[in-house]
Amino acid sequence: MFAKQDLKFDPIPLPDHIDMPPEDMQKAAVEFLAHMRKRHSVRDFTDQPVDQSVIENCILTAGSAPSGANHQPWHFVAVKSPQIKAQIREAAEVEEEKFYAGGGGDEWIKALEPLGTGVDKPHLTTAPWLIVVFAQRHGNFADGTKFKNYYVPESVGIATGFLIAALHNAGLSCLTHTPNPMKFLNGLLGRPPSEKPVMILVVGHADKDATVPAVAKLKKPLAEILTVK
Ligand code: IYR
Repeated sequence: MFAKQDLKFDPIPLPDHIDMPPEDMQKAAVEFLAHMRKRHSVRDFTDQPVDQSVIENCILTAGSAPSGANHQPWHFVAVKSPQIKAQIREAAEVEEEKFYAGGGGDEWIKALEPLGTGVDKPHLTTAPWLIVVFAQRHGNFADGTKFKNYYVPESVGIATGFLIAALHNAGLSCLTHTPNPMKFLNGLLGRPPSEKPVMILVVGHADKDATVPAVAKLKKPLAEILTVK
């Protein structure tokens, strides 16, 4: 990317300074909340295609996220190939079979009951895109030597949140899918062993008959998630 070892501290004026009057701020906050509340994790997708340029712009939004030391310790693989999607589904279902047969542990499997999840993952082949998120424990200078990344899970989590919001904003649905373990994704997608697959985002259009588990819409009230001192 850039020769990280040569970067110097160079403060520039804040670009895009935003200065909202309080009433605009209030309106913007309320409208964004209403918009984000329309995001639902979807498991029933159509095979309607989605332009690659839409996916690319959503990935650029993810790439704009803050990260430890600005190292941007992420890589995204956007899969549209039906063959690769089928391979991912096959491998994921092998892991899910072990998980739901007891590998996940009684408590975890019980916790998933209200979500109605199971071994079959047809959405992995129906949806037009699978975006696989990888976390990079270290980066490489141009000469191949390594540098350490910082706050990797936090940074990748924030970027993935940006990505989910960007996909929703573009009118797309998605599902965060985490087969366990996920290391098979490195081999299938040709990513180095130093990268950790974090999740698969299944992306596309929700089927007109799509359902969501009722419990998924129970959100904690403000008093439970916010303390003001
Ligand atoms: N990976 C499994 C199990 C699963 C785990 C969690 I945590 C979920 O929120 C949902 C499912 C599956 O995808 O079925």
